[in-house]
Amino acid sequence: LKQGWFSEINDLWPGISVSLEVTKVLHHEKSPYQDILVIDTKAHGKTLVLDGIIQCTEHDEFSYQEMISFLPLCSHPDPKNVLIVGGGDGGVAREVVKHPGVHRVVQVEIDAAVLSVARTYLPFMAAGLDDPKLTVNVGDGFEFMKQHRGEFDIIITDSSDPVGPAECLFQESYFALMKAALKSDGIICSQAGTAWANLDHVTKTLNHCRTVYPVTAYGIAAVPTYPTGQIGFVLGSLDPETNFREPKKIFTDEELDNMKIRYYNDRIHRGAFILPRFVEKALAAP
Ligand code: AAT
Repeated sequence: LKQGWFSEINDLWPGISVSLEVTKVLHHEKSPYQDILVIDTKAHGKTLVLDGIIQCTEHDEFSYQEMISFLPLCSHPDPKNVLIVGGGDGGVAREVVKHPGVHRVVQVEIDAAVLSVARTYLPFMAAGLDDPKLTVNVGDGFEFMKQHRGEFDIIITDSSDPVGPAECLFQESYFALMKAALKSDGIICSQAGTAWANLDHVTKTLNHCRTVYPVTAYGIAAVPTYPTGQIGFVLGSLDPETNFREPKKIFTDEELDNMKIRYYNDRIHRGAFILPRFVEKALAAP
């Protein structure tokens, strides 16, 4: 491999790899949970890497953070209380607090070291962690969920991939625990990987969601520095009237400009659920 490049080589996507030319290694440590690396890169700016997997880059993080936040938020008629699981960089918190209806946001991140690394090296995302609407807890999202009942309108699981500390966040039992933590018309949205490299994983995660929620969907977003350049989200709603394909809340272009939103709008929302035929077929309800 060429020197001075970071390559995301992982058994989760055998035979393919995203590579970034590194201009500087800013930080490297081993926390009790994972290997944490922050690099500066030529094309994508500051980049957070956990256990060798790219979590976010400065230049394209907005796509993921906006979509995992606004797909569920805009599918709900009145999202007041939001729980974020993972998301230690602060990017999802930064987006969720932009929604004018959101009063209170609770976050649970397993790794305190990710929070402090983000505060030091990724302030453009970590700014979200200091919002007055937000309370940050350090702990395991799976355990945290057991302690909460009927509390949240929205639960966003901004989790790393299903190896290491995030493995539990993809199990069927986790989808059931989230149901119990939601209000009766609550909505969940979880990072669920890409159909191009992990169609089986996407199908499995969506089927777990289907066993618990009457309405479900899989939506996609373009993120150039994630494997295959695309990421997906599994959404579930306890309200049988929910239609993820048609946003309940539509922000005007002026509102989106004021909110500094660069990827999401109502057209992107509808389009996120329009899937290629091979994905549609694989994800058809069993
Ligand atoms: N905001 C986009 C980046 C992420 S971050 C995923 C976060 O989930 C990390 O900070 C990690 O420490 C945290 N995490 C992992 N397991 C748990 C857990 N059990 N409970 C709480 N937090 C957890 C997502 C990147 C997606 C990458 C796609 N290839």
